[in-house]
Amino acid sequence: MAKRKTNGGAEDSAGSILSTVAGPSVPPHPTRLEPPATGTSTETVASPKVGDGQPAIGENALNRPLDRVRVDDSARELTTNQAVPVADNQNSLKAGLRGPTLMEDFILREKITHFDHERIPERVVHARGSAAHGYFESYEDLGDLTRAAPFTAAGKRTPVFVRFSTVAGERGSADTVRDVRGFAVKFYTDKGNWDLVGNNMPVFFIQDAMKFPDLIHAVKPEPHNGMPQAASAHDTFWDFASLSPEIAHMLLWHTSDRAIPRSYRMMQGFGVHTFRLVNAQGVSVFCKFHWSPMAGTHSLVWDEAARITGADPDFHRRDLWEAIDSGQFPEWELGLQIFTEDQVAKFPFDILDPTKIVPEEMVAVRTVGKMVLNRNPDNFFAETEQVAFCAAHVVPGVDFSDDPLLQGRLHSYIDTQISRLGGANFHEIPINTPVAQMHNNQRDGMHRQAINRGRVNYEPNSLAGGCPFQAGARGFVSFPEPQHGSKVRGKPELFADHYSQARLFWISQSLTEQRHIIAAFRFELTRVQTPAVRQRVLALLANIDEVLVASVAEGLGMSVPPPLPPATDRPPYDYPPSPGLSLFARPGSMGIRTRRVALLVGANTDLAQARSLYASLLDDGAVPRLIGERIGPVVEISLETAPSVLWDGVIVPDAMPAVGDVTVFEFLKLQYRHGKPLLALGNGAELLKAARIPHTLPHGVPDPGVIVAAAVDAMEALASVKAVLAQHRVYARETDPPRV
Ligand code: HDE
Repeated sequence: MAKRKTNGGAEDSAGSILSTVAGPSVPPHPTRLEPPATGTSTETVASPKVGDGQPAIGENALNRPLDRVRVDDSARELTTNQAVPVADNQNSLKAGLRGPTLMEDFILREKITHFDHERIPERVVHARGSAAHGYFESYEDLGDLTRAAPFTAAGKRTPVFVRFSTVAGERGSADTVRDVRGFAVKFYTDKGNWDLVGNNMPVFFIQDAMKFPDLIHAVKPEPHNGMPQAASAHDTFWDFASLSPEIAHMLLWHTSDRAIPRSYRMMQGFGVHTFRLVNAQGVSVFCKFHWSPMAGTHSLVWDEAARITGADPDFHRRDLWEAIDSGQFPEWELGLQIFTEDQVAKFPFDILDPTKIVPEEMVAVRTVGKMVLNRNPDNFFAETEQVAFCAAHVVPGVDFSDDPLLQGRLHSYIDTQISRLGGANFHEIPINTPVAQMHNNQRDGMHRQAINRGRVNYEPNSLAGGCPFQAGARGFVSFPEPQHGSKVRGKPELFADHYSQARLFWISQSLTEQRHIIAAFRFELTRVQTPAVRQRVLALLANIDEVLVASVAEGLGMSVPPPLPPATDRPPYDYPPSPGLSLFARPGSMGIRTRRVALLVGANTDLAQARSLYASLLDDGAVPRLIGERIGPVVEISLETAPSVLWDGVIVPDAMPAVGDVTVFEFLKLQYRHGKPLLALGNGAELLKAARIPHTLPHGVPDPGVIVAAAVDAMEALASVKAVLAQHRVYARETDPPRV
């Protein structure tokens, strides 16, 4: 993969800021970089950190305020935390060379004490994650819909920091487990921070915040033995699920390929809840947020995902990092579904119910901007680990709906940060600090950074001229939604339709995707040890679709039980299929960029040919590598360290030895099993033959992804490989169990 010079590209004004501020000579105590000389004292000038809202292409305005705290150790002396130069970092201070260590050794004590406290609690959910910087650019002025800062002008750019995550696993767990993915975006707008804390699936497991701790307790490792890690395939999760029919719709998303994305760059994101947008006149519409990846929506297959867990537990983290590092910046378009109170009254579902989508056929998705991630963090802990998202962080122009799940979230996030990040001042940790200016009378607390000046820390005041003063209509004004009704614990009636949209999802899937859902239920429920739990899940599925329940039951060796009694007398709503719910609806426009291709080489390989194939793949933005038994002058990675599942396709150039070993066969078989393109040139074809790779699909027609060609036709054959790579994989090859 071609390396860029800096960790973020041309914008990396970090370099230029460094040279203007620090100068070419080394200053005496340069552990901190000063803020850029742009802008004066921040007291009177509005948001100098944001600039004019139109940073140059590729620039992250956020880099500048963060540069204030970035530390560069090059050409510096080692010091203590008090900046005292350390003479000897190898030996503690002792009473004689063989004597006891002296209490006096403040250098040793400081070092060990800091180390002892290096860890903070991990997130109670979404502990495992990866993040990047970038920007959001609005395509248009959305002033008619909202006064939210990112949308006030066409072309306006707002810096963002985005964290992707799994939900159930612990901080060190593997990336490619079956799970929902978090998709949390922090917009550093010029009117304060807005966090759109979403997931890669548009619905959720439960309808009310009251059930969240139960759901999470059920899915996390079981409390008596701490197993299993990062997996829903165990009794407690399915026990809870089987007793919570509102989960039906989400179970289908969870067993679908959405739960095993190929890359964070290749998954959608959703705000899940209905939100409100409010314009400057105070007029409000409802809104659902959608992120759509320009790279298309692509997934792993389960056998592959499970093997990647061992081969590279950091698979998604590495993929995101390497893509950004090589200048292949991931992009998503933001889409809005906008609807009014009048439309809501006619929907066959309740828009406050987070287990329901608004089908695109009912309300089209309007594309309003794009997000580009163009800079990796400098420090995982300082940025990715300490970033604190909160569903309650909104800016003027965005408001909440009464979705009872969302309402519970509004409390939880700030609350959890207080224990995770050690106190009420976590907003002062640089990655969480707004780019817009903060002024209020909140004071003190653990680890306070701001040095608030003056004697006034209350309001109203006359001694400070009434400052900081209320913003009035320029500030956040809650939408004055009329409220009625008695205090009650319960749910609206439409919430009880648990199955109509589950069925909608099912009938909108391709046959391939349906087969994967069936196989996922079989896998998960086979791991469940309690037969009654399996039985109840089948009874729930019986309300969704006959083929689905019969196929899952067959896989479990069980008969189909009577359906679980529905929770409402209303007949189910008969939705027509919604093709956009299939992953295949969004192939993307990336071609083969960032696709990883293995060129298998041996002692006899025609290296000239291998190199020209390599160069051609590189030209198209793919990531080719020469793979063989042992690394050396030719081979870049060995088969044992980069097994088959880490590659999107394989090429055997001409004159590869006619017979391979078990490792090579295994490599080719798994490429085949996982639907990836295989190209064998000249003599290389013998290897495919020896590995018993079929050339035809199960129903007899030629497999477009198994390509055998004469050595002279190498480039033409490579074009066919590229075409299959761009389509992701040959799903038509799949059988259950696999043929090879
Ligand atoms: Fe979260 N969620 N959540 N959640 N959530 C957290 O906040 C919570 C829900 C989501 O990368 C926690 O800072 C409750 C839905 C993401 O740092 C915590 C409920 C959606 C992230 C919390 C929900 C999400 C979190 C844990 C139900 C999709 C990771 C650490 C009432 C729309 C953000 C933290 C990151 C994290 C609570 C449901 C998304 C405990 C109580 C629905 C992406 O506050």
